[in-house]
Amino acid sequence: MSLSKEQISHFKNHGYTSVPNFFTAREVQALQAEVERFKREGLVRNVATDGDGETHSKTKANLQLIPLYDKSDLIRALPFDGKVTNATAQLIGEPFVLHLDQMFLKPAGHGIGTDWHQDNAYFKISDPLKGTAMWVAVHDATIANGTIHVVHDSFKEEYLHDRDPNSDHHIHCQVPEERAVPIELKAGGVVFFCYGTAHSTKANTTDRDRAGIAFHFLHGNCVDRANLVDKKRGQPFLLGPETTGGEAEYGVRVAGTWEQEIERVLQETSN
Ligand SMILES: O=C(O)CCC(=O)C(=O)O
Repeated sequence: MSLSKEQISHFKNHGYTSVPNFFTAREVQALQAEVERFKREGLVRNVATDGDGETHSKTKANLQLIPLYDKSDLIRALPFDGKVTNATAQLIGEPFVLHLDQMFLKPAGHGIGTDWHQDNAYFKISDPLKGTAMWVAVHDATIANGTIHVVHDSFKEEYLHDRDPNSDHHIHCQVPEERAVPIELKAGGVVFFCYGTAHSTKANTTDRDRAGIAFHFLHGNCVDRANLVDKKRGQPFLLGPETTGGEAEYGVRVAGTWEQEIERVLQETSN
């Protein structure tokens, strides 16, 4: 899959671009099965707090699981897939690494959003267009269930961040709300937004859980090798001369296993 000229120029000029149907129905089914397993095995953690940034809430939930590569061979294989590496290379250039992978699950009714922030407030790379998130709608993501929102052109600005009192570790900021854009996606759609783009999710007011999986990709020139890339933490080069298809970081070749992983997960689910 290649992104269109319009999608690439929208990312470079405005900081984000969405791609409907990036993943097929079969791929989505496998991702949904993994999310169900994470729930079943109790791997997710509620990071929502009751207004003091510390006391974990019993009434609202923002369930996070990070990292994912060590808990799911399927999700470990996903960023190596050609359509992901091609699209990412079109947006940030190569070489690049997988910087982070994580899931946010918003339970039906009491799921809360992740408040406004710019990822670059955490990472502080010199050119905010050289890192991108790829946020995957694992279930249909709508305004009613709190889909991701982005602020148009916000990568051109730096907002002041402080601790979010409704999370045990996140930071947040104020944004020009009049430029906020909700991105509604059918399951399998993705939105790429650069490290400077302010984004948030909202409450899930529906009667069905909604999950998003976010991968962050960082250009090799911005990689602070001492702090950001530690091979033991599973931050593989995905494209460029240093890539080993995952062998250096994971001890096994992961590139090229996406299809077989989907088949495996779907088989296990049907048993
Ligand atoms: O899905 C969410 O609630 C937050 C996602 C996010 O902040 C990110 O992908 O960087």
